[in-house]
Amino acid sequence: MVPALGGLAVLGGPLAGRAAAVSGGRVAAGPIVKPLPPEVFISHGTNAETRWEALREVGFRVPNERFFVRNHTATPLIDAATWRLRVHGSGVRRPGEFGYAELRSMPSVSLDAAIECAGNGRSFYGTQQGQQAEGTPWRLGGIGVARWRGVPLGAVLRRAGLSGRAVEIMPSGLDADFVSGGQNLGHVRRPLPIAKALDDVLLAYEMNGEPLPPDHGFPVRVVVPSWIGIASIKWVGDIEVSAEPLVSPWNTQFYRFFGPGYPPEGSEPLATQVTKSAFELAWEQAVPAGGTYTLRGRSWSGRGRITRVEVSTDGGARWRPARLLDDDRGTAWTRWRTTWAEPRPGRHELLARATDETGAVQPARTPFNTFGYLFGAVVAHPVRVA
Ligand SMILES: Nc1nc2c(c(=O)[nH]1)N[C@H]1C(S)=C(S)[C@@H](COP(=O)(O)O)O[C@H]1N2
Ligand SMILES: [Mo]
Repeated sequence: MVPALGGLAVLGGPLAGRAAAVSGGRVAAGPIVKPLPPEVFISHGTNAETRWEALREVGFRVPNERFFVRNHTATPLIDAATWRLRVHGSGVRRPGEFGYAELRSMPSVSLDAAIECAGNGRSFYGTQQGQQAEGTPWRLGGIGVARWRGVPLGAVLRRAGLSGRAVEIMPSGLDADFVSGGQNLGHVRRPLPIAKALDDVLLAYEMNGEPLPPDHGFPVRVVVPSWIGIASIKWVGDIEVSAEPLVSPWNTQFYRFFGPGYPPEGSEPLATQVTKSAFELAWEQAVPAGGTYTLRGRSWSGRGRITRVEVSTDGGARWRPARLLDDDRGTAWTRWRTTWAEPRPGRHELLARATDETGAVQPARTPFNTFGYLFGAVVAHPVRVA
């Protein structure tokens, strides 16, 4: 059996954050490998948020260079030639390993899907609702849509002799152990119910037609459409398939609702995303007075496709429908457009509110939870007209 870290140069520890120094070695300069130009990204330590104005010129899919990054530790650089995916546990009859070439030789599927951090929009609990939540203060740029290509997870599980008794699977990342509050929580990993695993989950090796970039999970990541981003484990090296329910800190300590109104152990583990909308504008965007200004944005929901988007430029007194521009199948997002006639000089707050196919409409307020997950309320986007 191949050791769990075979073929891997891990970049946490003493080298993290330093410039590459090892000759011929595979060492990155910091927690994120790709360049993070400030006009595209807002840096949050090991994470990088995409600026919404940087999506104005791009199409339906976010180019890999502009896709947000959420790293618990640091991007590892993994050699695909020696990489292995181990599939094991009480829920498979033929535990074993898959190599990169073997996965790539299996029938593949492609899917446009969003990956969105559960904490996307977290900062608005504080700035908009007066109650600050713990964690990375994302605005709305902790999301991206890409075309993912890979092997259906179900096909891999079946090759490993999936048992009818399997109830959950747990993919683990090959990035460094995550240490929180002085406690080593091990590799980033989170259980996923077998029904979802067999539904539309991919083991993806391509992102927008290119091999996965290192920051997004090279050589292989899990893509769990419609679910919170933590389900989509990057740099996957191991999948436990279990006939019993599984636990990890990522479905017990984190990624549940905690706080007022929730039991001490928290809510059920969070699964699907809520409905959100964002304008393709800078925060405090300068808008020319008079004339007709085109407002563009995107809306999305983990519950399915977007059926309606309304925009208000007068603080919510009047709403008008935006024109929907995409026919999303429900796993990505829908772009939209409307116009703003004769913007008057001064500071304004723009509002966009989406409805998804379940009829869920974005509310004016989201009930608080300690870690600030799933902020789905309408966000007031400030602009300056001059
Ligand atoms: N192995 C591993 N997988 C991971 C993470 C991580 O830190 N390590 N972060 C998760 C979280 S919280 C999110 S939101 C998504 C972000 O994916 P991206 O960095 O490709 O945008 O990856 C998920 N998968
Ligand atoms: Mo996340």
